[in-house]
Amino acid sequence: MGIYEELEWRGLIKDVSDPVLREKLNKGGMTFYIGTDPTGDSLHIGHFSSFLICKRLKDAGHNPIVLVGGATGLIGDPKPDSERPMITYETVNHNFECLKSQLTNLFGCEVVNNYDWSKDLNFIDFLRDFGKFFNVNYMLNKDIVARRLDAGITYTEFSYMIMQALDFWWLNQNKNVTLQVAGQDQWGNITAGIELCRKKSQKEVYGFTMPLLTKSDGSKFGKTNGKAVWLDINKTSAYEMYQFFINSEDSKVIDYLKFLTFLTKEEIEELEEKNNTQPHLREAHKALAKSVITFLHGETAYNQAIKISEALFSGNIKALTADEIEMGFSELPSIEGHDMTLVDALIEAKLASSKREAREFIKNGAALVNGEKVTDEAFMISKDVAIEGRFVVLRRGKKLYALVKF
Ligand code: 383
Repeated sequence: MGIYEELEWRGLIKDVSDPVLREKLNKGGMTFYIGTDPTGDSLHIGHFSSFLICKRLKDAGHNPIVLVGGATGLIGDPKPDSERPMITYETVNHNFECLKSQLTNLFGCEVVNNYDWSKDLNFIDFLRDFGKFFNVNYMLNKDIVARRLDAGITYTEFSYMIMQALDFWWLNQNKNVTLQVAGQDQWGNITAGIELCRKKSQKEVYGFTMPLLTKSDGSKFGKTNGKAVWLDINKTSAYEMYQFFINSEDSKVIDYLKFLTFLTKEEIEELEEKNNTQPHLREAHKALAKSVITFLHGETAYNQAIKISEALFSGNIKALTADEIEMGFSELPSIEGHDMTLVDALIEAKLASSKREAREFIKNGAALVNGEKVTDEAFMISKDVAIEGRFVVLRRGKKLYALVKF
């Protein structure tokens, strides 16, 4: 199986500019690029699924270049529904540095910035040397522009595709790039670049896109409790990421394994079999979580995520450090710490609705402090009982938790 067939098997090929790409990709030796705009200070799991192509193609003998759009980030790639708010130069610069180090750490590729070759381009030269190759009718027919015509699109965002086309042309001229890869939303920008290289320099360059990851209802994959799943561990902890993957849909988990891991066809087929016959074991989900988290954050962070998950599942809170408790409870209700009786704490944390009910829970052994049953109504919650002086974990019944933060 060549790399092209492997990408096909993984479901990673959506649009292809020319059928000769099969042969070219299987042969190796192409310099290719994939870009991202510095709209945030971290990439998320959607970016990750696309950027993994850097390693896949590198392992198949191609040469990757990653572009972080210091110039395009100042303009904004049109979204289907509305104009993007402009981001300041300071923010773009800051985000650029964050993404550059994130991508270098993950893939070890060369990172380029299109600001370097776009910043000095003068307006008249831009219109003469590049604008002349773009027929407005062609631009209006691009899917993304056509979709925006009703709601409106500014000249700024309308021009975006020319900037990205210019990048492809510049990288072809200066770094011998002959292939651009991206998610399927980038097809219009890629083909604009292919056309520019052909018209301006009679150069043949290629492109292909990968499908975007979706959930079974067709919506975007990559959100947990409405928040994006970030690659920066300070924004999404390894534990949160573990929960995200463990809870992914059974009907989609095999697709995710193909997109997001380097597990082989044989390994994934074995997991598929297990997912079909013994879904309750969640072997496929666990393999997915393990593979992504170790790739991103290393084995230690992965083991810690497992430890937190197991401690919360078994109720063995004492096994956790304060930092681990913080990670494990980040999505759970919390209250400010102060000296109070357990009865008052249960009420304040909304684990009981009245003193009478709180006393009842305590008497029946349904109230737990730091994982241990407390049957004494007069028990005091204070900094002294807090784990490392920081957190008291309250639990009522099987799984209602709240955190008291000191
Ligand atoms: C800018 C200049 C180039 C080449 C690419 C760009 C960025 C591109 C873009 N990409 C998305 C982004 O920045 O907007 N115009 O968030 C996303 N990518 C990748 C992938 C994806 C795309 O970073 O489909 C998801 O992650 O292509 O939406 O010369």
